[in-house]
Amino acid sequence: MEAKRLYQPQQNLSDRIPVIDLAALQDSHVDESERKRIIVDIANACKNWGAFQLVNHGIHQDVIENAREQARQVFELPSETRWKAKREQGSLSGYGNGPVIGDAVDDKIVSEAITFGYPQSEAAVIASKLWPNGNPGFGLSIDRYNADSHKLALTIMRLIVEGLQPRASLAHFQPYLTEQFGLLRINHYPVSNHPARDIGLPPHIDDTLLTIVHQGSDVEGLELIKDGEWVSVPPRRDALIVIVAAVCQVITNDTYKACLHRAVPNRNKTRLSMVYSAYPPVKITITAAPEFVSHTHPPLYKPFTWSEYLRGKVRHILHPLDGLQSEKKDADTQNPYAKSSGKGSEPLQDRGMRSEIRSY
Ligand SMILES: O=C(O)CCC(=O)C(=O)O
Repeated sequence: MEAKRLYQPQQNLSDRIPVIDLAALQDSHVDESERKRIIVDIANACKNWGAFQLVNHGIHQDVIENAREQARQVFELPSETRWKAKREQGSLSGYGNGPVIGDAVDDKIVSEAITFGYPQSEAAVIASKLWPNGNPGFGLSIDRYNADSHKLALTIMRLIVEGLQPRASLAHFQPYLTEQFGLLRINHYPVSNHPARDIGLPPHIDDTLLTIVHQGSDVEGLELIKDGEWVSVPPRRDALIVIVAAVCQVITNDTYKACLHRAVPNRNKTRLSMVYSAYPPVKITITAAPEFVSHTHPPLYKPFTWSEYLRGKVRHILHPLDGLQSEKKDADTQNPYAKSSGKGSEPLQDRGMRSEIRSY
């Protein structure tokens, strides 16, 4: 009999993950009251879950399916061919098993991934390494999905900012709404004979503004933390999952918390997820918006630039934001993700829910 996985996901919470419908925003004449309702729903989802499912998001289903189909072909190539497109040091694009910082790099991780930067995806170059006889459809499909995801990320970020309470002036957030760069990561999780032992991706928060995941129609695997419990996100062909990430937490001074999540492998089916990460501009200083700072609620994180963050100066393995915390935050709490689960209030990492941050 298969061993039980430590911390089984709470299926009863799965169908409570908020589903936000953006249909009203796709009309040429957007009804302002509908728009406001969407903004409020997104704000509540960000506050209560740090994640939500998004339907009628505006990315055409064919664009999604074409990108998935092309990506699927990569993982059917022989291993030595896949490695011909290896992601080189300093590049955002290429094949690999995904650098995972810290002690999560171990033989239990069964996933592999191919990544494409945005706006420079190098998808056509990668295609020429994987298919020397040509595969023009690959670059076109990947680039289209990447571009549409970028556009959607900007829309979502704007809706998030508009829904912030207290109401925030757009000035502080302008660079995050206009100068994002992106990374499309396509994860492949082979069938696992030991799903109780193997790890798809270890628990982590994303080091970005937000993440948009398409996990396909039939194989579940994405799980997120809600009130100290793992919750499995139901796969939906038509839905994208939006996940709040670390930079959103910093600029809102903890009003929105980055969502801890993980991917688990499946015993019967391979799984493919397409994950678009929206990054802040490289050069700006990332700091809390003034509306979220007061005498009683000083900045919880020291200002930092994205390049400083990537240089590792402030990177921390278990709690990526720890190295950034101001004295106030240090004094208040050592672990922003530690929540009582009803089974005791020990920090998540002590219960086997180690948080990692993945970077590129
Ligand atoms: O495969 C998934 O559903 C999640 C992937 C993920 O968390 C990531 O790539 O950071």
